[in-house]
Amino acid sequence: MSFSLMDRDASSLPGQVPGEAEPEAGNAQFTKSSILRDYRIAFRSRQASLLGRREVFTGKAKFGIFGDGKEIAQVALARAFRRGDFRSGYYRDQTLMFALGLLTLEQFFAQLYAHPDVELEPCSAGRSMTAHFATCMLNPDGSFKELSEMVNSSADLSPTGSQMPRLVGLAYASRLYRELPELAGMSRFSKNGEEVAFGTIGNASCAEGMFWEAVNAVGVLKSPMLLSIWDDGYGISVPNEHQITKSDLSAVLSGFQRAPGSREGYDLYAVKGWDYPALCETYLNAVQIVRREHVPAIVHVIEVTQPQGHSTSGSHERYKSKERLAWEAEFDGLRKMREWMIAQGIAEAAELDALEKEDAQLVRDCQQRAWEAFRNPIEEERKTVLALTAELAREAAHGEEVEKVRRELERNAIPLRRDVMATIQAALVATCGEELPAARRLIDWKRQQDVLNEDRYSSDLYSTTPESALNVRAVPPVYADDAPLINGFEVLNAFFDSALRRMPNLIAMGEDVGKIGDVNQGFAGLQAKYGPLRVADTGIRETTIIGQAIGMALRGLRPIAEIQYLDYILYALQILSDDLASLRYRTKGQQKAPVIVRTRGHRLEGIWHAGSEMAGIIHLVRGIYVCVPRNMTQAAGFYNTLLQSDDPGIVVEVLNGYRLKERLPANIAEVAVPLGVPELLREGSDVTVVTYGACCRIAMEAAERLAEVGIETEVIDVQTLLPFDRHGRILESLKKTNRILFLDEDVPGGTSAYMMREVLERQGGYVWLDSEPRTLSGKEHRPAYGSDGDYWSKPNRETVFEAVYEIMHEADPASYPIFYQ
Ligand SMILES: Cc1ncc(C[n+]2csc(CCOP(=O)(O)OP(=O)(O)O)c2C)c(N)n1
Repeated sequence: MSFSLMDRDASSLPGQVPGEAEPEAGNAQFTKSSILRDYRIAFRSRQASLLGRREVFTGKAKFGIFGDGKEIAQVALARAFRRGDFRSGYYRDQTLMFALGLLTLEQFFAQLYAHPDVELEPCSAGRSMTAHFATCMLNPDGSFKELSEMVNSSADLSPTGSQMPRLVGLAYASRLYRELPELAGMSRFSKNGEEVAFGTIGNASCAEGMFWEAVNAVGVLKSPMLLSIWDDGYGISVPNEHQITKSDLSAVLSGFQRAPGSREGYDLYAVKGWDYPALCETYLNAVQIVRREHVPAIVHVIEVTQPQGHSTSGSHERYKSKERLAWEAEFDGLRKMREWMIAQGIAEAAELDALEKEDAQLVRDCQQRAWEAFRNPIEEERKTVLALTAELAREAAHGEEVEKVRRELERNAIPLRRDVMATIQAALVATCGEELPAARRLIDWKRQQDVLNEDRYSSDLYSTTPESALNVRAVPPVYADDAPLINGFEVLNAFFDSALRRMPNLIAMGEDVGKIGDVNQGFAGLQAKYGPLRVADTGIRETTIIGQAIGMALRGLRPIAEIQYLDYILYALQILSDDLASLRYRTKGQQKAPVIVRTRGHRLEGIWHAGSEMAGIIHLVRGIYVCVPRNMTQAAGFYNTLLQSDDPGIVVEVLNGYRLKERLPANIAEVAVPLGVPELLREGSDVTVVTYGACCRIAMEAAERLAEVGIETEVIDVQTLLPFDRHGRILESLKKTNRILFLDEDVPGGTSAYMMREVLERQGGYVWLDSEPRTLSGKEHRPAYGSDGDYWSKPNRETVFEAVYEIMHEADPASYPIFYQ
């Protein structure tokens, strides 16, 4: 192999000096020093786990979950990595991260303390609980780094098994980079698809549906994934007999095993978690085939121990037998590796004793440094507030009240920022009504801290880079005099064709997207034109369609992932919410996955084709933009806006719009609709109706009828739900009409209530109201089937008419008598 870790002496092991450990990997050479190095990383990692647990029990950290018991397997696994590779794993992988040089001991402890400084806690800036690992993949301007030159870790999640869906895309990207000639220039992301996506998962998490869906998908996609299962026999307290058929993952997985000579299926391995040479041999053999042949592999690591139990929340003595505990002590990986090294003459006991002593001290020093780095800024803030409140106490009429809260802060042994803030408020309340210079200084200081704390704890939900979707310039459609009037789906088709031509890294995928060009023909004919990898059919597997897209987008591709109908997005909502929506936030802007999710909804019929459950979506995917275009030209404009940005987005097309006629804009390739800018569909002076999607047409029809009885309705299409009316255009309308109806086909209190809150509370619209604000939505139940079922389940022209009319009746009963009851 071209680069090796063996020459680095022990003093430069990761964990010693922050930032010192450059990610180098791929050491297949077994020298004494490289083996000793592996042992020392494993030993230090164990010490970090032991110390970490103590830090929780002494109250310095809130929760601990550690990688003890997995150390030996992970130093062996690290040898299989090369630059450009990706990890998608979970909270047991600290040793792997140390061994790859992707995490130092200080950084490990910084995360334990939830240090919000991204320089010192580079995995998540204190946003994820301990042992949720990630690497920085973006430059300060938000562009991708040279990922093919680095070892990369996608950002971990807590929900068990959630690392699996994106692993599909991380692996599949290598295949696309190898097989699509148009991607040859993208060496920042790949060198000929040589990169392996390494997954890790616990045995019990393999009982999750996502695991099986992902394993099946990778097998179908023939992609270079190497998955390790750390099998310690339990999922917290529940043993394998309650988790896995036959209590044995290897047995259940055996159907995935490929036949000799075949490219279909997996290579499967089983190896003991304490057997260092066998682990090294297994990984180095396995990875060669995965990398070279793109045949995926699963390494089932058995006989794994968990010396400290699951986490700091409980003790494993409660559920493990004495015999099991005794076995775990005997088959502890560190102990076994130590015995093996001595037996092989690699090291002597005394030499190892000395190194262990030195390393244990080193870990304590790193922990201490991390603790001080975490505490010092907060201590400084406390000092400042103690000084400012001392001045306030001197100036105040009732200084003793201020002094009391001040002393409480002084006495607090380990104050946090929230304690400092609570002191400020209590001191200001105590001096309320007095005009004191010290109070002003305290308020000014707090304001500065508010800005810093906003950045520490709430920044980077969406992109704030130059590529933010909010920066994309609007390009309105331009129509030639003889613009053809065509079906809505043909407008989309023309746009997708232009986008596929323009962007070689654009990949469209989903159920029925390939051969037939999706169930409504938006991609019709485009697979034939761009090939089966650019416009691709997938299996029926919504969760991993989204996961696949996330992994691909992390590696520089631009997927448009289709969920065939809006109702089926529920299958993928967990991964959209937990992974995609939180990705930028949970890495404080160090990772991005600009996935576009395409789906169709609104005005469908029937219980599982309602197409209207928008509130369930918008409340769970903050971090993803949600566009609800009323026609296909608008939809194309949203796709174009999102494709020019580095934000993820969901576009909900109107199902019954595919066969409605639209004029084809001459500039369909360039049309871009800005996000968060509502469109005024009809002017009116009496009532504002705020709606979106398919309800726009219904609102317009009702407005026609209302005009006949002298009511002028202003109809506004919000166009995007996230973001919502960024410039307060709806408020401008409300200022004119002073009456408002929020209309949609979601459940009562769903998206209509969300829109109402946006306008009345966030925009301050309540002060402009002359009438009670109203919402009109669908019924609480899913819609009944058939046109009459739809009519009585969702708003229609007549109910919109009545809702608006009743608002006018309330204001002026004489002019607008109720004539229909
Ligand atoms: C979806 C979900 N359900 C439950 C949990 C709570 N939980 C956290 S870890 C865990 C057990 C996981 O066991 P396993 O996959 O064997 O991994 P191990 O912790 O043993 O390494 C459970 C149930 C969770 N995090 N996510």
